[in-house]
Amino acid sequence: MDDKILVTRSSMPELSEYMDEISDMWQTHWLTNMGPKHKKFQAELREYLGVENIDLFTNGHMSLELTLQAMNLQGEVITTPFTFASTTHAIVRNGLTPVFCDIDPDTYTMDTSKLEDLITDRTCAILPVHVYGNICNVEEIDRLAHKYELKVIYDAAHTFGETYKGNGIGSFGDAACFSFHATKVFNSIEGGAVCFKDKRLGEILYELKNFGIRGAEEVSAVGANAKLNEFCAAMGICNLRHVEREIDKRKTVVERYRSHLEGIEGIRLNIIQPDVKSNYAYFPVVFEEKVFGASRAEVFDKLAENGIGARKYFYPLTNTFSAFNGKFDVTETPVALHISKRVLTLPLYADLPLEEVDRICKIIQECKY
Ligand code: T4K
Repeated sequence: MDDKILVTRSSMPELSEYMDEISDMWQTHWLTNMGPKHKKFQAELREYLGVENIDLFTNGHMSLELTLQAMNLQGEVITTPFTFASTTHAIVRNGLTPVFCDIDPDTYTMDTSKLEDLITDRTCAILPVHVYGNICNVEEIDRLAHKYELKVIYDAAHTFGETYKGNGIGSFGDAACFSFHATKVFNSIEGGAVCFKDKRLGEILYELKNFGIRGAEEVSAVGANAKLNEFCAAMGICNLRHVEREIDKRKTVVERYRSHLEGIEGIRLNIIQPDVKSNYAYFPVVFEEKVFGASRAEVFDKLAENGIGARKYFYPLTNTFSAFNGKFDVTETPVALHISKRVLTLPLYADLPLEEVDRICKIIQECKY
């Protein structure tokens, strides 16, 4: 590897700690299919995330896709296009139709003032995204979901360990789906989880992640294979021991960025939300070219020239993907379009040296003139 600074870098335990955790697998030969590491990891996560029910999956995407399948939904799902491909794909791969709600210009999450107008008799669910770890307007989403009897599935891929008003973020909605991908605040190499309220939903999910197998001689649904293996569970168990410290270190990095970039005209930093315990998942910066004096592309290129890999999360919007053959009208989500054309997520990980943050900010400041 060269000495480039990339947008993130996976957190890992000491090698010896991981070796200790996996060593008994050489006695048991139990490698997957909901083994002892899976059970231990699941129990520890339930506690840490402050949720009633949780089940583990091979990744965040399958947790979303199978949750929608488990709910046996039909029709339209209201969601946002300012997200990773996974959110929209989970809807479409279930034969459901995404309906795109615009985002709030401050939090980049679903603009709930525009939500009710999109609800029709075809709507079956709402799939909002806590993007960058910013929490959606859960109260208003909950109110509208009750009013129209809609399911709510949160894409909580970015919100590991966050709380809102003291409650684990996985406890909102009918289900909340987490990602433990290598690039996330917390990882199990690959991995995901669904937190859910209804135990019956949990039973269906458990079957769906294992081909729909109900018992030795019964396959009751057309499921997938989305089981978290024991090596991934072991990585999760190790990383969970250190996650609080990792989040603290991320906070220090974020504060350093803020100390340099706050108040610069034409630069918009991520909002700090009241009542939210943040995990400092991403550091998005929106560049308003006319005021700042340089475009997102110019800043991106200048950083790249200096070996710094910022990313355009989330550009392009999912409702513009060629995969959908022009089926969606991007002009219906103008705020999302505006932000996606101007945002850059800057490098952020626990061990990012603060001198590198200083250097990144200096390069950005120099773009202004
Ligand atoms: N919903 C939302 C809102 C999501 O953002 C995601 C995933 C999902 C659902 C689905 O969850 P999963 O099924 O993935 O669990 C990455 C991740 O692959 C993806 O998990 C994530 N969102 C998305 C936002 O970012 P890429 O294609 O940008 O990743 P990549 O390979 O370019 O990696 C980014 C940087 O991370 C690298 O430059 C270096 C670092 N890295 C990467 C890998 C793979 C490491 O340090 N270690 C690694 O092993 O998608």
